[in-house]
Amino acid sequence: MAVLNQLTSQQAIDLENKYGAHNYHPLPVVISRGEGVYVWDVEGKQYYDFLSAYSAVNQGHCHPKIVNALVQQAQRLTLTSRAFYNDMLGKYEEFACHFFGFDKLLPMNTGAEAVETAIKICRKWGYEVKGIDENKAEIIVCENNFHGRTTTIISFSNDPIARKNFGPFTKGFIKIEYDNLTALEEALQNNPNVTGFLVEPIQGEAGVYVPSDDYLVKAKALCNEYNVLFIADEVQTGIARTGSLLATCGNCTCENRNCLNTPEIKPDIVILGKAISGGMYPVSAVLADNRIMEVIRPGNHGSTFGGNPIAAAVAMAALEVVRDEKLAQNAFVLGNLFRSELSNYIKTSKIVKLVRGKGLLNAIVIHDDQQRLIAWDICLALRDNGLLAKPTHGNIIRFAPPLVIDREQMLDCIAIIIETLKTFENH
Ligand code: IF1
Repeated sequence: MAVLNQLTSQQAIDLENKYGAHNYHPLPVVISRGEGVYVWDVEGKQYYDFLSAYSAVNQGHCHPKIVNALVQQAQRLTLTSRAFYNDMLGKYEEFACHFFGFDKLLPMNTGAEAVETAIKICRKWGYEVKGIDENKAEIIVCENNFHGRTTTIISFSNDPIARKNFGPFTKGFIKIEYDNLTALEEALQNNPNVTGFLVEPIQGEAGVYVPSDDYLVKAKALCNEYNVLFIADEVQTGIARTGSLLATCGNCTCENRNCLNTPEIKPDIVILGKAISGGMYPVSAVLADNRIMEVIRPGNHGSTFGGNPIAAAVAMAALEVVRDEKLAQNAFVLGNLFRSELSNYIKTSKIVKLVRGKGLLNAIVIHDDQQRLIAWDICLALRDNGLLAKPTHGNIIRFAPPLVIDREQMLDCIAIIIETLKTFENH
């Protein structure tokens, strides 16, 4: 057994290439330590983390409160399975239900598992409450969605790389254009067997597409009108990332009243993952009120690790950090600063077309006439200048720092980003 002695970055990369499946194309940097908004590579170089593990590390790397909760619980009880009760799950479920404003929580581990869980709950509700004929239920989804990588989820993806040679696919999904209420109403009118509408409040992977201000509230109203469940996938947008506790709504606990927090858009089902644990441990959850969650009976669904004591302890600590450190408010204020500063720069830029986002989920779009490569090269240059980010879909660069970033650090990062972009202006 090789002793895990200190590797050089190149040695670490070589090991992954030799022994790991090639299911990713990472930026060439090897991280070995993280604290708050910073990470360090094997050679000790410091970086600002502007990806936050795709919005999982909202509370900052290795947050001491969350680490402590993990360590304390791991020394007491790690896993019982759901064959027996344990003294942590009920406490966590009560805490999270009050935190987000729902009656019940079904605990899972990854975001994709939670999306699959929401699909199963929605279908069962369709048959047993709405009265749809068995095996006829349809769920409306949006073009360019990203909800995970399981076979059912890629069945309704339109990303050829995610789909090719993974068929046959799961039926029962209707795709419509994102941010198009007419398309949603037509799909609802023409398909009586629709039981749910699954939507990202902001399409993150597609390139941080923020819908029209009234999209979510009117989509929810249409779902109410047609007795269809509005399912919000907040795996990436939730947990204060977009400047409010949830990008849709729920009973927001943050004082920030600039969010979309109105009862009209409380989702019927909300899907959480990633930062519900602060990126410390795989935790995901599906929340809904009793009229929906009660369709789930013993034996219908579950997972060995779903709701385990460590997940419960870590998630409660991670959510307390969001509340006590007012991360939604910070994301709202510093997100406005980021977009304002980048917008000023873009006025004179030849390569950057626009900046968009909400809270601290933002992206810049590089002009289409630029080779796709330039976004990658910009990220390599950002890395050399001490900031880590990664392109999504070719010419879009996502910027999503931990929500614990302070104003001084944000101004420093904005300077790094703008100075780096300037070196590409005459490419
Ligand atoms: C990867 C993307 C982001 C998600 C939403 C469900 C899931 C995700 C809205 C599934 C996961 C992750 C997956 C991760 C990278 C990242 C990602 F690039 F893949 F598309 F964020 F945009 N719903 N997103 O964003 O959650 O099963 O991963 O816990 O697969 O590379 P998961």
